[in-house]
Amino acid sequence: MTAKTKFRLVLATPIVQSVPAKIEPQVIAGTETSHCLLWKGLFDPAYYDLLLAEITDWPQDKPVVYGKQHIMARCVTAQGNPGISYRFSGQSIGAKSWTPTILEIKQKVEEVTGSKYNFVLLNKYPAKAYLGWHSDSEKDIVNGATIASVSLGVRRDFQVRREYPGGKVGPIIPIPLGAGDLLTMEGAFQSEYKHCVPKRAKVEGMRINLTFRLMH
Ligand SMILES: O=C(O)CCC(=O)C(=O)O
Repeated sequence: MTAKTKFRLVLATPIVQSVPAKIEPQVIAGTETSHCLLWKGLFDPAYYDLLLAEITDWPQDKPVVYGKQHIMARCVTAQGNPGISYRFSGQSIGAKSWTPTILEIKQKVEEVTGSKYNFVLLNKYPAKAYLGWHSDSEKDIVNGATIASVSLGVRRDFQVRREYPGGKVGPIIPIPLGAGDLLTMEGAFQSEYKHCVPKRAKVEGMRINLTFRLMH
């Protein structure tokens, strides 16, 4: 091997580490028919910079709430198989083509969760952005399919709470999500629980969240 070839090989070394062979998840919440599982630090935090370099167009979310358009600071884009779009909060977002880093993350998520996904919603949260209580139960999502959420960038609180028929709610379960964590919501979770990313006064920096879904 010449010195020149050796130099090329060094440059080709991947920046991100591959997923460890087996990490057991923590069970965060659930019932007989649903689960919320957490894999801490599954992905290399360096994916954050790779994604910011790869994805440059992040339109601001403009949900319609009680008939009025609210401009929140969350920025949202989507990737997926051709022709898929996602209607939520009075708007529709079409899937752009998969990019290489997202495909790499998707493959690992599918390996670890044992489920397939054809769409990912990408959320970018500047420090002041937040997301209110909701469930991902829109008609475009296959009912009961696993939703897998990867967090990168700064740690943000994530919360889930049980929703009972008649409006009664259970205690809030706080789940701080840090760079590289993978969280899944499985089975009947979207009809039994709600989740949110609460407003926080002291957040230092940006968070990216990738929410992999199976859509019709
Ligand atoms: O940012 C998160 O962790 C959750 C995102 C979410 O709930 C959504 O996009 O519906």
